[in-house]
Amino acid sequence: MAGITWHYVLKFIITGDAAVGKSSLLVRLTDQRFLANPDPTLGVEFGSKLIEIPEEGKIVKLQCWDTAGTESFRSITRSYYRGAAGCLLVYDVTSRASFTNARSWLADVREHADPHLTCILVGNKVDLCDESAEGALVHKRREVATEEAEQWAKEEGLLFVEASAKSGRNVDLAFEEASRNILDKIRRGVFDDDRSPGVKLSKPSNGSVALDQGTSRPGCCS
Ligand SMILES: Nc1nc2c(ncn2[C@@H]2O[C@H](COP(=O)(O)OP(=O)(O)O)[C@@H](O)[C@H]2O)c(=O)[nH]1
Ligand SMILES: [Mg+2]
Repeated sequence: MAGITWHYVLKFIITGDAAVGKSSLLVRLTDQRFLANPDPTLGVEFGSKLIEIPEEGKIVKLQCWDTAGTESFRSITRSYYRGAAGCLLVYDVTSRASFTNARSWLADVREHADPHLTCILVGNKVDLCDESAEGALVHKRREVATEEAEQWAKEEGLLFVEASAKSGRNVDLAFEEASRNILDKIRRGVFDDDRSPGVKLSKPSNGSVALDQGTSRPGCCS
């Protein structure tokens, strides 16, 4: 599209247990919608979106790889960690097990990804804990306190946010916070511009930089 360009392409991975809402967060980011019964992810899915980081005066193209959370795909998904600049480590605030397992997902990320990768811990499905959730049936009990997750994130050097793919709360923010942190690392020379895997520098061809709609497509790579 003429006149539409970006300053950086940042590769993101989304990881965490099955059913915590990884694919739903990606669909919310790229398509602004929510599916109550999405197909389970097989292997890896891909979505991209342009976002603006006004403080940095930069347009960033997010390239997000959504990994399957099941054990059988773990070896496949590991290879995708390698080139990533950012990671969304997702758990479900109504599932203690998914929070506990976030430790082993983080260990995988640390083992296979760039050591400078920016990781944001995302406690998804907060809509289920809202006092105002419509109907008692959808109201589930929170199993992970905000403070506990925040504390663990701090200990591990992760950013942290609670979000809902269903309501859209904090979904854009999660990607923006992580991107801001990566841009800051680029500015400080931690990431070596486009010589770092996962960070690609693109000089705008003209002055007119604009945002386009998100796109997503299943099961492919580019
Ligand atoms: N209430 C609620 N349900 C969600 C949310 N995110 C995902 N889900 C549901 O959780 C299930 C698993 O979501 P999915 O995105 O496939 O999880 P993934 O396996 O981590 O990719 C689906 O039924 C979704 O509709 C959320 O923020 N709130
Ligand atoms: Mg999925």
